[in-house]
Amino acid sequence: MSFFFFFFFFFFFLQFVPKMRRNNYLEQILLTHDREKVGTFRTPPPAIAPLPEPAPPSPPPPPAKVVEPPPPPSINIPRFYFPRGLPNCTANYDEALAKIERAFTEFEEEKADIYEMGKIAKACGCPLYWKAPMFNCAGGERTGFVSVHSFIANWRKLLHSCYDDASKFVYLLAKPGCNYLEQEDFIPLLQDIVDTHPGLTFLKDAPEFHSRYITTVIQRIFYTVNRSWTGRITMTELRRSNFLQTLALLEEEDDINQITDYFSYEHFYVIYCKFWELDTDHDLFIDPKDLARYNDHASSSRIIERLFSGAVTRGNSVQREGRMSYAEFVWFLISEEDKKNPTSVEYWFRCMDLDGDGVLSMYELEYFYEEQCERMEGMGIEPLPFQDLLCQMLDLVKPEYQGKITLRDLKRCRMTHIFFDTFFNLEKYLDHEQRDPFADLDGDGPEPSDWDKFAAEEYEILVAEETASEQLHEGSFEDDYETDEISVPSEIGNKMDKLVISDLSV
Ligand SMILES: [Ca+2]
Ligand SMILES: [Ca+2]
Repeated sequence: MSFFFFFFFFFFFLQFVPKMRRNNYLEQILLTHDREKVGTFRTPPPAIAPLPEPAPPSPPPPPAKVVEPPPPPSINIPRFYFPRGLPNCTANYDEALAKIERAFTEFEEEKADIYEMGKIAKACGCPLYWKAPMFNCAGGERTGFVSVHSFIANWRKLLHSCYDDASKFVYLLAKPGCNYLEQEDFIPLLQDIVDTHPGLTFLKDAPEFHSRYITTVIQRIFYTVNRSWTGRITMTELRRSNFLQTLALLEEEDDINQITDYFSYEHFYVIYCKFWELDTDHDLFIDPKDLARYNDHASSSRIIERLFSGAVTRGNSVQREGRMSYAEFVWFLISEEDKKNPTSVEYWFRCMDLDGDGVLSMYELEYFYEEQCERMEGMGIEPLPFQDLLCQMLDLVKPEYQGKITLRDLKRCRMTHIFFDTFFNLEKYLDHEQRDPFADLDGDGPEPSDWDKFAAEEYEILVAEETASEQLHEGSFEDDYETDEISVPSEIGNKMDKLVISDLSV
């Protein structure tokens, strides 16, 4: 027993001595900060040492087999967990199936090809653009058509196991036996949208752009919907997102640019052009030097190093090769230009949490601010000393626990974008310094997101540049130059379809 106590105190001592020393410095800052603010001296809450659980002295005896008595009939808890939606007891599946059968009679030999699937999707009461997954799920991909029999058999199975849109959608798109969606599961759905949506008909003549548009949309879907960062979208994540509602909107809206969530062609165009500018050798990968040129070196080299460290990417190709794919760039760009959305806050938090312990320590903040100071001094600007800046930032974030900034604190704070820019984006930091941080907080009603605003402005700029260069061309090669209806920089078209494949394998 005494041996155990010795051990316990020894570890207790080891744990706290270095922290105490470190905390002295922080406490000084924090306490001065508090004193300045309220004029009283507050002590930090006493640290409570968690008691380590004593290890059992010997392995517990094997549990005796207990025969569970059946629950008494009075405790009859009704089922309350329905991962595939709430079953509807009154639903008349026979009637629903008969309606689909009638729809098939319109087709020759009661077989539908992909072009006729829209009518079947509507007969099933589904959004139009579910047609390609419905076609593939019933085996149409292999044979080029689906017969009434195979479709009805498949649909009957679906009706008897899936009771809401999210579970039906996952049933249709997922690989057999999977109850989640991975990136490549979205390709047939999106390829069909590219092939048949009236807002994308101009892409028909530019097949090399199909895969790039599809990659972009898939990344945007995962950025917004896959809140768990697992690379697998679950039914719950789907239900919590606006994705299925947005997909259904495509049927009513012919101008795809009006659907700014996920599908806008203009948004794709902006993201792709931004990448194209950085990827000078056009191999579809950029390295830290390429990325540093984004927005005229506004991001610090320390944050760029973190972006390539694997903190925000899956797989190990990034660390190994020091390169970022187009798919990863989509995440970077949205996070860089909209630091208010929850994925972005998580993205930058992961980058700044150098030791990955789930809190931003004062040491980590100082590490990033150091480079900002050096750069300001280089520009002849006198930077705020770190202690003063720290007080400012703690006032802004108001962390729940002193001296530690958690993801929760940053998500609750409405000025997290200012916090992040202060530590790694000099241009935006200096810009925030010029403005009243509360100025844009008072707006009523739904404001477009920072991302939507950025994409709209950049699109205008890119189109203006394109028009200017076209006019220049027209002036010099009036006879042999044809203006392209599609606004895509002409050189972009030279490279290939390998984008989707290479990006999805990362
Ligand atoms: Ca490159
Ligand atoms: Ca940390």
